Order: sequence, then C-alpha cells, then structure tokens
Amino acid sequence: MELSEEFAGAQFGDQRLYERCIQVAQRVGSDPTLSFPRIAEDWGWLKGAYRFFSNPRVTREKILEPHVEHTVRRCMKAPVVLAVQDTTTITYSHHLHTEGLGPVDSTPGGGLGMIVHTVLAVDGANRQPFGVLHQEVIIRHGRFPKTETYQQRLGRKRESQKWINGLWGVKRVLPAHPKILHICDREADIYLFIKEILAANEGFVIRGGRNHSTEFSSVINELSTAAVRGAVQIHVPRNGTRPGRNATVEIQSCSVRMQAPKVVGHRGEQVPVNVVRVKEPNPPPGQAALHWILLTSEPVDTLEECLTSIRYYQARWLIEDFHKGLKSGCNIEERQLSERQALENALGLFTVIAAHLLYLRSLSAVPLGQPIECGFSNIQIKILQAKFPKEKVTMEPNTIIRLIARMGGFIGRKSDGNPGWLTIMRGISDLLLIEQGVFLAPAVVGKG
Ligand SMILES: [Mn+2]
Repeated sequence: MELSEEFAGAQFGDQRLYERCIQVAQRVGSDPTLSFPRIAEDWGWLKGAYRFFSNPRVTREKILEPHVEHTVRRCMKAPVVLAVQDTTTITYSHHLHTEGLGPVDSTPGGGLGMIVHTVLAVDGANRQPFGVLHQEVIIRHGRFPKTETYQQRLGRKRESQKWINGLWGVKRVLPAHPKILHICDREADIYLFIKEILAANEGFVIRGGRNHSTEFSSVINELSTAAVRGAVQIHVPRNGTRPGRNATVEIQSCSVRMQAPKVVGHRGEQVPVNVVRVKEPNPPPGQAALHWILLTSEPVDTLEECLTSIRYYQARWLIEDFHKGLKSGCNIEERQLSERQALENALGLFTVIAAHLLYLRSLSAVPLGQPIECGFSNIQIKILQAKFPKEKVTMEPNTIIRLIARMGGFIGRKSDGNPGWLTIMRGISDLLLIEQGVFLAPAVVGKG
C-alpha cells in the first residue's frame, strides 16, 4: 500500500485539482501531525492547499474513491472480510464561527463538530487492516425534546440508521464478496440492524448490549442453561491506570431466536442469533469480573468456533486505533479551515492517511517470512541499512517497520511490544527527509 497510489485517479473533473490533491496528500502524509502552515513550502503552496480544500468540486467522497477501490481489491483476495463499523466525534473547539457544524455532546454550550461513522475492512484470517470501505458524516441539528413520543421518534431520521447505511455502503462496493462479517460494539445491538444484515446475506459479530426477548424467554435466561464449551486464558490489555492481566474465562454458547422488540410493536419475525458468553468465574480481589456477550451469525457449537468469533470481534480495536490516528496522529481537530465543506474534505484526506498508517503499523506485527507488499523504495531500504549497519535489513515488513520506528525513538526491546503511532510517524518523516537529502546531495556536494 503506497500512499500516493491511494489517491491516484481521483475524479474532480479538473486535472489541476487532481494534481493539487496528490501534492497535498504527499506533503501532508510525510508528517501528518504538523499544521498546514508548518508543512507548507511557501505561501503559494499554503494558499493552493486551502483553495483545494474549499473548492466546491472537491468532496470527501471523491477524495476517498480511489482508496475505497483499492480496499475493495484487497478485500477480494481474502476469504473472510471483517467490516468493522464504529463512530467517533470530531470536535472543532476553535471553530465557533464555522457554519454547518452541529453539537457533538449533550452538555449545553458544548463543542461543535461532526459525527463520523466509518467502516474499516480487515482480513479475517490475520486481522490485517485493508482500508476504509464506507464513511458517513452526521451533523446533529440541536437536541430532540425528551418529551417526544415513540411514534415521533420513529418518524424522524435517527442516528442509528448509520449502522444500516454502513451495511449497504459495504454491499454497494463489495457486492460479490462471498463472506463479509459486520463487527460492531454494543451500540449496534439493534434488532432491525441484525435482521437487515441477514436479509443482505451477510454476517455479524456484535457485542450484546441488551437482554432481548427470545422465543422461549430472554438471552440471559437461555444462557443460564447454555453449554459450557471450555475455559481459556485471555489477556486483558492495560486500560488507563488498570494494569493488564491474564484472566481465566469460561465460554458458553447457545442459539436463540430473537423476538422483535416492543419498539417495533412486536411486529416482525423472529431472527436466529448465536450467542457466546465470556465470563470470568473468579476475578482477582477488588476487580470486576470480565463478562461479555457476543451475538453472531457464525456457528458456536464448539470451543474452537466460539474462539473464532471472539477473535473476529477483537479486530474492533483496529478502528479505535484508526480514530486515535485521525485525532492524535493527524490532529484533525486542530485543522484551521473556515468552512464545513473544507473541514470535511480534509477529513477525507486524513482518513486515507490514517488508514495507510494503520496498515504500515500492522506490518510490524506480521510474522517473519510472510510475504507482503510493503511499498518502501530501494533507496529507503538502503538508508535503513546504512543507518543500522549491525542489523540485517531484509525486505521483511516486520523488520523494516521496526527499524523505521527506531528512527522515530522506539527502543525496540522485546518487552516494548509493537511500536506506536507517533514513533512510526516520526520515523517515516525522518526517512523521507533523508531520502530527499539523498536526491539533493549530488547537486550540493557534487557526484563523488
Ligand atoms: Mn462505538
């Protein structure tokens, strides 16, 4: 995956706009944390970049299109594609005068911004991120009165429609893929969404968020007598001040028929859903027991099958990381652009950059010996070899990314795990700078 390739062929109906897009993407992609003024070559470049983002012919969809097409191509090679959907809010606290933004939190006088719902494609076999398949921007128009009736609520456009839009957005670009599973957190535990996924002939792993009524009783009741498939150790990652730990959990599963909820007037047929419960019977003293439920279309009759669905669900952290990449990696909330359309176009550009960084970072976790395209030039590899003469720099993506991260300050001991966003970005930015130096050197010091 090479960054400029991900923009190649964007259609703005104007060759100059296209060239500007590639220029801006390359320049910004070399260090996405920097502000536009800091990264500009000169005043003319900066003006050109601002004009590009605010040009009415430029839209987020058009910027994303080539990247989505590449993502589709990568997906077609994978037998199972995980379509990971999730939402983030982008708050522009410095943009009080920008027209067209909406409230993003529930406190009156809170920030203005946009709600961004993205579908990230991930390889079901190894959780390699392929890129973005769909993205929707939602602008809230004020808050709805608490007194509105259920019928009023049904009658208006609701934000939860984003899950169904994500489903059909994926279907539209990947109509022929044999196996797509939608991976969502508990906000998406919605009867109508699950029903729609099955109607679209696709599958899902969704975290359970409510105790649905079932044919015989309820999900929780049916689980209480469900078969125990086994016990396994799982690693619970560090979260804030809570340290990481290993937990022994029990895995139960069953198949139920979910009833249409009261909110759709109990109309609608029952929907078949498989349920996996992960529960920690003996948590360490003072710690809450792990307990979560997954709803899935996948088989859950054996321990191995349950673990497969759990592994699919674990691909969800990638989209959390993608959101972090947009915010702390690309500083999307600090971008100084005065119109909503321009902010949205910048979001399109940074969406591709963040997806690309996510991909690059995932290479550091690819086991050695596994061939994968990594998109680094010969010169870049030679620079790494010169910089780290003691290391054997092979074309293994794992080695390359770890060395790049070391240029960015990653120590790289075994206990350091995989490098993070910032170190990889700093490393890539340094590598690109050195590469430029290599090209300029003959003019400066002469050849030989
Ligand atoms: Mn979410």
